[in-house]
Amino acid sequence: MNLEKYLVITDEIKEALANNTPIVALESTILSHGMPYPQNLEFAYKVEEIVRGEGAIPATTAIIGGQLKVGLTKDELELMCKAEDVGKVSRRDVATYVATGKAGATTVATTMMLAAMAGIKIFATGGIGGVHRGAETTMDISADLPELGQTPVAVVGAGAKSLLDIGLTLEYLETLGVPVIGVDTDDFPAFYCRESGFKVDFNAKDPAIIAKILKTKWDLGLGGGALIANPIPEEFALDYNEMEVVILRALEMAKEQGIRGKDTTPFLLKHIKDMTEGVSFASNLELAYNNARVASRISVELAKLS
Ligand code: PSU
Ligand code: MN
Repeated sequence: MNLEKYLVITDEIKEALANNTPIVALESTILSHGMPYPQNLEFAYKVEEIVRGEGAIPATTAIIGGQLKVGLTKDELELMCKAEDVGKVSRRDVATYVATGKAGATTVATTMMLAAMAGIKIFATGGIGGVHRGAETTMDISADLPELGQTPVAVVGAGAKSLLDIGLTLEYLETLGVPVIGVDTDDFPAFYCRESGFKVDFNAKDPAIIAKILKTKWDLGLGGGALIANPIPEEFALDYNEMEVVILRALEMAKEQGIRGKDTTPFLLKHIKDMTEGVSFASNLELAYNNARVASRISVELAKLS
């Protein structure tokens, strides 16, 4: 392996790694392919601020100029948010983007990869990709799931959107041996909604317990990641049935327009946002802020244990 040649970590993050300062990784696909400019830039700054406010260092990841970036400069963040000619990079695309110098936004899967390469254990996002509805015929299963099975990073997310088949997503995670830990919830959250009707494996009441479970998992030599399922704050939660109508309509539109493969998730996200006139977008922002807060607290607790 010849990783040093490609992996570029900012000085601030290098120092944090050396000093056991808590760090939280953040993805860039949520910026480039999940939100419009310039709201995404405002969001990116605010998430980083929240992480710092909790005593951790933010590490947004991306692939730029043939390098795997852990921590972005102001200009790089702007580049990812403007998203002109910025691709969506999953595990399969990493070497192609690095070799060709093309700019790429990292998904949950690739942010986990870059975080692990740098030695970062905790990562905050909005929601994970999963098993799509109809996957029994399309085979559309996000690369986020096998990544959770193999890469030792804990992902803090508000569960999964019900545009996915949440039941099958949880079955798949079980098969891969991925713990699904609820943050003060018994129910696995469905992104905009606090409940999905499916259960988490364990309800953890506070970040210290979550940190202890993670430390124990990795001490035991059990590799792979964990999904920390953090429900959207009550005041921003949307009605499950109303969102279901919107999601079903978005799925129909995707089918009518023949949307497939890696375009599916960004297409659905955009149309859900448009159809709810931005109400769902406001909720999306708030749940992501909340995930950054909880991830920071877990990383602070984890730092105390090591
Ligand atoms: N789900 C969301 N918002 C997102 C994504 C998923 O609610 O922004 C993004 C994440 O980057 C995730 C990716 O890793 O989409 C999954 O894409 P796919 O389904 O093509 O694997
Ligand atoms: Mn897919």
